[in-house]
Amino acid sequence: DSAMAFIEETGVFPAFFQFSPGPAEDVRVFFAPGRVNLIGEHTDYNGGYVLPAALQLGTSAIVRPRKDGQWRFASTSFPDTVVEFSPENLEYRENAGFANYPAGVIWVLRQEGYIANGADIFFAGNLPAGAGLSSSASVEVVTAFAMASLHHWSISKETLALYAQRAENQFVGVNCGIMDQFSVALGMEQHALSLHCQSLSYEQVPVELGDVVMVLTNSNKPHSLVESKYNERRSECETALSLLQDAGFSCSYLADLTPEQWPQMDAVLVDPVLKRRVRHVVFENHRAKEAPKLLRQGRLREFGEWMNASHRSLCKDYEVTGPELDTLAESAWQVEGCLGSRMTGGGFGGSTVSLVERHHLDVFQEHVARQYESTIGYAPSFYITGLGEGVRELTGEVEGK
Ligand code: GAF
Repeated sequence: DSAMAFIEETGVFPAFFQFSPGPAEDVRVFFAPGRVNLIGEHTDYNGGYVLPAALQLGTSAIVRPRKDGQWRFASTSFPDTVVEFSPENLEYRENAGFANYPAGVIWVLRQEGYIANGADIFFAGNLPAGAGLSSSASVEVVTAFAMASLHHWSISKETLALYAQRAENQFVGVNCGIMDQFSVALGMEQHALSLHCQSLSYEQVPVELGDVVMVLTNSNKPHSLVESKYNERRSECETALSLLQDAGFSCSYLADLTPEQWPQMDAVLVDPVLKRRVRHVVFENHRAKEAPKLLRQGRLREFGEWMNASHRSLCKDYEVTGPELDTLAESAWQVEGCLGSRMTGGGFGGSTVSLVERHHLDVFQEHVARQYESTIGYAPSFYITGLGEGVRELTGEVEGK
């Protein structure tokens, strides 16, 4: 039928499901998007605000429940590889690669008392890997959502996002904040999600771009040292927080501090590196908290300037950009009709997000590509994609095709 045709289009499917024969009608298809963060970087684990949005690109999960307790995972990104976990050996394995993400989710669900009897899950994604657009969060969240749907477990999307984050923190061992999983789970078409990461209160903010286009530019920088640098920033923030608390500031997180308090903090923080880290968090959090107002009022030019300020702060104060992302942002700033451009995600590689007037789009891409190639030595990739819906089931849509 058409669901099977859709599934077969993905290529690896027949090989994957052949060795677990079962009725085709048991197969269901789910989807979770990637995310772009518009502003508010490295504020989530500091208890502050972020403003991400779900993308139209993401990861489909084609799922067939099993009855023998076994888990089998495959992905278009790793052809001819099927990774298996049995209930007795559901633990992180270095050589399991991408499959550690869904396995981690199953492990968290089980900790919470949600026991499933195994499944074959095939992931088909169109998010560029390593581009900082949260392909791992999309895999985690789509797995959690699919399991909850298949078993009629009534778990809110907020809780599924927290489970997905726990899988990444405790099973995979990456110490990320909550932003990615939350936006992937709760995104709304044509909206950004203004999330306060401490209370998890959020609101959907309409994004009307009109003649302006959102361009994602992947630096294509090979992945290296991202996690250790990320953890280094987290521990610098923890050190700075306890110094400030000892000096009498009343705050549970760095993002509880406001720009008005900066002069006093400046006086207390002696270490120049910690001073810069805190300055980034405090001012970036302020921008992320206030930016939804600009979006709601259609003040895209000012929003763009704040994006640029965010990038400069991530470059000079937080030091998470590097020559690749700086070259992308700085060359974007030179183009007439580019309202703003900044790195998005954790940094140290990955992508930038830029707002560009439609009739300057070609010039934008040519200029940025030329500058980037001549400075860095290889080409970037451009993605023009709208703001999409969070995690959902596609089975009906696929059948209706
Ligand atoms: C990565 C992390 F996964 C997020 O939690 C967030 O900290 C981000 O880097 C930086 O804003 O995407």
